[in-house]
Amino acid sequence: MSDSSITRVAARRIWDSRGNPTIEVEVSLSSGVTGRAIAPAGASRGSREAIDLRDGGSVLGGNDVQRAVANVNKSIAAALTGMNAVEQGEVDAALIALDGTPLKSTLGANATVAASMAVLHAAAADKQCPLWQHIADISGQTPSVPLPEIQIFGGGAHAGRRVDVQDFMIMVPGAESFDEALEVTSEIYRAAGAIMGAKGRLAGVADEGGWWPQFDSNEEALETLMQAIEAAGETPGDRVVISLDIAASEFSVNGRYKLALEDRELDTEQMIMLLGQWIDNYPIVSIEDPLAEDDRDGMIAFTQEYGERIQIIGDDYLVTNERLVHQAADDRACNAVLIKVNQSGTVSESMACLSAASEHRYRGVVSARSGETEDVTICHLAVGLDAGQLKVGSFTRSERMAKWNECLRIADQPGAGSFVQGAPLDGTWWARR
Ligand code: 2PG
Ligand code: MG
Repeated sequence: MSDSSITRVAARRIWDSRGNPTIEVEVSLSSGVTGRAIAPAGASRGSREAIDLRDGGSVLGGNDVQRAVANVNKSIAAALTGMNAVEQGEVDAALIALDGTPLKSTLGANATVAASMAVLHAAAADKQCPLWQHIADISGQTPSVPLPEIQIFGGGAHAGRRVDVQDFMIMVPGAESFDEALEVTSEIYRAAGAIMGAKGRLAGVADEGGWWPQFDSNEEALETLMQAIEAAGETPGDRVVISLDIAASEFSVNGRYKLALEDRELDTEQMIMLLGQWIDNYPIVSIEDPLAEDDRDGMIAFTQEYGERIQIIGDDYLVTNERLVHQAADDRACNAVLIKVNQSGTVSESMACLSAASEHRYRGVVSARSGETEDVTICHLAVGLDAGQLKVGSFTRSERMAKWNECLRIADQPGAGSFVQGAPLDGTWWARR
């Protein structure tokens, strides 16, 4: 038995940022070290992502995780005990084999992801190195500090569908450092709140901490975002740019896009035209899920039209799935992938998805879920995998700030690499790849 042999795997039920139950797993090794990780949870979920196992019934709205906790304490603990924690690939292969289904429906991806990430933490503790360093060692990547993508207004499934579009975000590709990007973001976030207040429209924050979207149209949110950027003393499109997560699957009904706020219904072509107008009129550099997860022709057409101009991210469309990334590359749909570890269910499958993306020169954005906790594993993944971008939500609420603050700590550590400057599709960005 080596010092990094797993001696104990134990789960407990804890609570996420929406007050929903989730799973925390602790993994101990024979050397005496322990690793710990927590499963996040999405609200706008892709239909092809791995299953988040919930108990159903009437308790806690059907959201309890007792079955997933039991799966960790019984079968996952039995399977992983004695394995070498440093061999993440072998550990994850054991989890995949034990589950035996494509979407982790036996064990639950909430059980497998917390176990998989806890092993990663334990191995780093055993090596006495930062987590990002261990991840860089197993991935073979050169670490870098990612460009943050930060929400100013929340919408869609994260704000009672008050507006249709889910995330109105900014990026600061002109910042010199991660710290500077956050400072600029803080000014813009504050300015946006002041503008909402002055209009009598300040109504709190949405699930990920962005301002609650009291707007009469989706475009009014874009206009207000432009005003906020200017009010913060910035020129939109200069150092600061806009990115959107349309999360279009959430409002697609029978192949049509129902913009409830604006009381209109668009077909795919009209939806592409609308997004095209926004791309023409605003400094938008990145759009996630512009069309629904099942609108393959639409995604291909949109990529053909705008793929040279902006970053097109597949989230619900690609669900951190290596096979779907290869398929999209064959189709020439999207040019970037969102990496959410719980969509695949293990660290290794998420890493494989990101490598598949790089093979096709697709960019990668590591992302949090709308239901989060103090867990900061994704910051280390973004750095250690040299993903280039990190999406965590807004600039309030401790489950979000814990991640931004962790990135600041990492950026100060020797070897964590340099800050990724440059907008996704400008020359600076491409020169790096
Ligand atoms: C998304 C995420 C995070 P959720 O759609 O990108 O913003 O939301 O976790 O609800 O899927
Ligand atoms: Mg999304």
